[in-house]
Amino acid sequence: MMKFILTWLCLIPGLAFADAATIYLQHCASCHHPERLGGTGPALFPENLGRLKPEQAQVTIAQGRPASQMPPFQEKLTAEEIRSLVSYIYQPSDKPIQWDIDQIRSSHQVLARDLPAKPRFDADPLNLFVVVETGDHHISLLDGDKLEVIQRFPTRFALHGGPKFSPDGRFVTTASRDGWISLYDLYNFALVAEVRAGINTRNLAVSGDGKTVMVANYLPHTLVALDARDLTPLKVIPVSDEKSGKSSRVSAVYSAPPRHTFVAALKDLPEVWEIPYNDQAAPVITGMVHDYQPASGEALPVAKGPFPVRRILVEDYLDDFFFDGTYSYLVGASRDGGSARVVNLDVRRTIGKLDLPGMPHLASGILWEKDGVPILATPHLKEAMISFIDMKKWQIIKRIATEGPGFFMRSHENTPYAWVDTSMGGKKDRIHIVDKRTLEIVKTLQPAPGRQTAHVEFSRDGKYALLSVSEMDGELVIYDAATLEEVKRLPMKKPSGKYNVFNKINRSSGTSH
Ligand code: DHE
Repeated sequence: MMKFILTWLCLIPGLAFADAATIYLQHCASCHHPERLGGTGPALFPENLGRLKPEQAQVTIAQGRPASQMPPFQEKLTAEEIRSLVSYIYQPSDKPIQWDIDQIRSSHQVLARDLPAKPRFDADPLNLFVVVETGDHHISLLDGDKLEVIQRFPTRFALHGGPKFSPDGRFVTTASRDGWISLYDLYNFALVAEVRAGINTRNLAVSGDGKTVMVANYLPHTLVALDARDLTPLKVIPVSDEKSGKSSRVSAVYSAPPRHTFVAALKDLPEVWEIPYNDQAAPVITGMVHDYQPASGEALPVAKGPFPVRRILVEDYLDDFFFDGTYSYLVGASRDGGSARVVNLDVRRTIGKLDLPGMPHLASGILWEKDGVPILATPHLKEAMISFIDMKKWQIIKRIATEGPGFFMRSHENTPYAWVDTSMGGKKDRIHIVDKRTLEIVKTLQPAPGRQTAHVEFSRDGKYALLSVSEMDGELVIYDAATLEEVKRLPMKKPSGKYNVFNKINRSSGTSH
């Protein structure tokens, strides 16, 4: 990708970066920040623009972005000036990017307090779906029984990853790729608080006790703890190794409620971090080392201060992982490698290796039990197949070919079927239905021929399966999960993920947490 960008940049004659910097300050800085850190508009660094090709950026500057505050500049700037601006924003920053606790605090805003604790709608509040529409940066709230949108509101630019719910399902917290964390009260359709926790953010997790939000950042190299009630910043945790001080991007952070901890995957260090989220949790961590006998004289870790870091040293860079149902194990896949490691979080060691080529997407796998054996199943981002793993023996028990590499596999406790997309290949419009009892594909759906189709989520009772046709004039297609017949279509603007409150807060084994 970088090679492609540099080649493209070399084609630009004329304007030097100094001129582009002047144009940037004149036309862009008021929204995107004089140092490109972002403001009302997103941050403009190569790391934040990874999913936008330079040609697309050129069109955006020239024509503006519909349904946003980005105006068109084609009347004010020449085509050459626009190309020069694009090359400028794809240059890495010439100084380290800072976003410290004071900057985070100054971005923090509480917008609503003491709202009524009663839903303003008749729908079952636990059977709501939060649907993220990335086409025009909105969230639609869907009644999971009537299958109707009951509210739609704007979000920050480019939400990504799963929004996370409070344990009672009333509040939901979202993260944008630009580091904006937003807290919504679903009962009142209200934005409660916002804070910018990073410049380039990966995801967030909410602690099992609902008290803390932890944010994982690529830029800067930090984890940021926030008070879940109103997003007040609590602590910035710099991410680096103990000996050399080498810092690392954080690929993702997850909550492990039975352990009372957050677990973070690091992109640039061969370590997994486990962080207890309250003072009471700290002794629990040491006490959980049930199958670990320390060598004589070796001290068990003692947690000190808020959010102490417990390092688990691993042999590889595990920037991608799933937990087993007990949260004692994680399976981590290295993005560069063709294999995955099984890490026992209690003994803090790698205990196995699995042949898992073509890296699964974070949050893509699901769990269920077949003939008494706990199964983990996952599609692969770069290979047209699904792997089924026996989590007792930590062995691959079966692989099946699909019509293309896929992003997400999803199911529900009340259905014998698992649904998996093939959206990463040429046939991006297929959904395979896999029978969890036989581990075979029993049907292939094609809800919108030729159009990108992915990400299934079930209603609270498992009766309906909702999938996204994730194009600008896209739609949600809703199926009867038992008969596999289509029930309804709802138009949406590039719907990405959808999240059912009940399934998420009860950590259904058929979805991500
Ligand atoms: Fe995702 C979840 C990382 C590309 C849609 N994706 C996640 C999570 C991570 C992640 C860390 C877990 C967050 C969580 O829920 O807490 N995603 C990455 C990547 O590294 C990758 C491959 C490249 C990147 O650009 O970051 C990537 N992801 C994509 C897409 O291209 C998708 C399809 C469209 C988009 O919106 O960018 C996409 N990712 C999603 C969705 C989830 C997700 C819908 C939440 C799934 C869920 O059910 O929880």
